[in-house]
Amino acid sequence: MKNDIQAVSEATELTDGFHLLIDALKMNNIDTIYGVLGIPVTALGRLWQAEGGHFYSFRHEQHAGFAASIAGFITKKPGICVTVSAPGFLNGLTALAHATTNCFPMILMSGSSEREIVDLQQGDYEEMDQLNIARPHCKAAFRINRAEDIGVGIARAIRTAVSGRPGGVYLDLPARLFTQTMTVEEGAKSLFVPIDPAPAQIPAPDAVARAVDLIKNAKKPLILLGKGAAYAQVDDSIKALIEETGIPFTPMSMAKGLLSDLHPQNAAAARSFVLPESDVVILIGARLNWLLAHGKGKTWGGSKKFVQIDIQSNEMDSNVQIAAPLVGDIGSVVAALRTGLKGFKADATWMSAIAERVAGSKAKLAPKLATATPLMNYSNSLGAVREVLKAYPDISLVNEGANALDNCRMIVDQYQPRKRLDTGTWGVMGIGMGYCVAAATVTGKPVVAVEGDSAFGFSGMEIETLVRYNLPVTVIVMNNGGIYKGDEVIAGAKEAACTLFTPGIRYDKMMESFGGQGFHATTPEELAKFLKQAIDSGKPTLINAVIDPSAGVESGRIQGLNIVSQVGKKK
Ligand code: OXT
Ligand code: ADP
Ligand code: MG
Repeated sequence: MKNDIQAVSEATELTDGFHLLIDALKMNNIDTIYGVLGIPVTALGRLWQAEGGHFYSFRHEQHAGFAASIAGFITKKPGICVTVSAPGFLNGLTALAHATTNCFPMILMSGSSEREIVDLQQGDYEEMDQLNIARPHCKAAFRINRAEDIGVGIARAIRTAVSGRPGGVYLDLPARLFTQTMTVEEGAKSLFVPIDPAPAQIPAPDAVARAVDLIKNAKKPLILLGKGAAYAQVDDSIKALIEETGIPFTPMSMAKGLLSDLHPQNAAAARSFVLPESDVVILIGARLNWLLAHGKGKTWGGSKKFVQIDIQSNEMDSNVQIAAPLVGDIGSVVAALRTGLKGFKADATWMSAIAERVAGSKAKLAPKLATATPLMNYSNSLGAVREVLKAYPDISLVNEGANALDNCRMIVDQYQPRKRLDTGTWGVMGIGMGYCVAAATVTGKPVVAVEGDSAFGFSGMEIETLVRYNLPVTVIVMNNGGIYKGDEVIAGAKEAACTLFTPGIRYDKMMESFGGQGFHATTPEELAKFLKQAIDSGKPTLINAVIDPSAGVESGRIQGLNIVSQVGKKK
């Protein structure tokens, strides 16, 4: 005869932490996890896949994390990265910090060891106080200790990641949580979807009036679009503001394509003219950080008034006084500005002075892009890339390196929003292959990565990941044999110069060995032919583009930040 307890457990269906976590994510419209598995989260990945979720498994957590971060940027939903404890967690942490720094929503979920042992430092398997280590690198760090709190934990993580200024969230998942059980009925009741997780933030009417007044009185207004403007996904509204007012705009790197780079009001090719010359600058989702010379100095010329649109109120005055702060979400603020500026037209002579300079810069650049050299340089190789990509306006372009980054940003045009994905606020190397996996899987469209050879090395092993999932990604390695340059000689050095790699590396062979396509390009014509062939094939491909080792310059376009020893220099 059965006793009472047996009878109850047989009659009651149970669920556990693994299943509750999966149900909570699915309920919140999350369909993809990027990660590296092992104790204690392996079963999470297996069950997630068995229940229809996408799982993209990487060779190193940093790249899974970078994938999650850029998925967050592209979709406005938090990208999810799952790792094991201590070392796996730390490998993922760089990407979490990167997501937070760049204002991308992302959740890093790491399994963790037994609390009692960790807290007494008794030497558990992969022991680490992960929660406290994560805290300074993200918007919030939470631990879920009880299965009944999984619903709240996920809701809190999602709301934190996407509301206000988006960013990274850490979720600590102790091993024991996964096997805790609840009845299916109680479990289902504990899960929910947060209502309005990223609420609109309407700007105050007097703040709008102040900004409208300033803009209407400007002689030389300029709109500066940052990646926050691209993230906001109010592309039509931003385009309408620019076209209705006739104000010229210039995009920050990842805002390229929000309006086509070929738009007649695009002042990017006259950047060093418009920044100092403008009198009122309207920042839309761009911080006055190092990338904008902190809003000061000769980059900006003399007196300048800033209007700043940002959801983060204390971003205002971070570097210089903001004359008209507009705190709110970009969609709401731009809508309010359009109403306030109805009928206003910027002085056409300002725009035509800019257009003249833009035409001049383009005319100056054109022959460099078309002139052949014995070995390819950054101009003619990327000129060839630009011509090919004209026919593929919806590809995502991933880009990292120094010369490979700065020249690509300048030369290769973007036509659609959120298609240029690069090193961002930190200028971090290593985003390459993780970004490629996410861009390909999230958009379902081809991806091209333009990679410095040093930059590529940070995530190069992930080309196996591209092959495993048969992703339509073409990686171009700009192989100049080193960091910045490949021909450095250091007088008196005992080894090869510290910026150099082995000359003549065939990165294409690496891709072939994993089962992808490899090409070796030594001229712009070959590069163009292989690139087109690769995109059209839809297969994972690596093109080893041989670049003149002497072609690059130290630090690309940010030489001014380079610190050089003055000791021993001749006066
Ligand atoms: O107006 P002017 O005359 O000034 O001209 C501007 C525009 O008007 C013009 N322009 C155009 N002309 C004609 N036609 C068109 N269409 C056009 N459009 C524009 O072009 C110029 C430039 O325009 P831009 O870019 O808008 O303006 P500017 O002044 O450059 O903008 C300033 C910035 C600051 C906004 C911009 O430069 C920028 O965004 N820079 C980002 C720089 C960056 O982040 N760099 C990466 C970091 S460098 C370094 O740290 C590296 N590391 C160290 C390291 C890192 N980073 N991470 C980790 C984890 N570990 C170590 C390493 C290891 S780089 C690196 C590897 C490098 O070696 P690789 O082999 O990978 O790469 P190679 O260098 O290729 O060898
Ligand atoms: P960039 O590097 O392109 O200049 P930044 O990363 O410095 O751009 O700035 C992005 C800014 O956009 C951040 O200050 C962030 O708070 C802001 N932001 C992001 N999303 C929104 C939004 N929906 N509404 C308002 N501001 C936003
Ligand atoms: Mg290089």
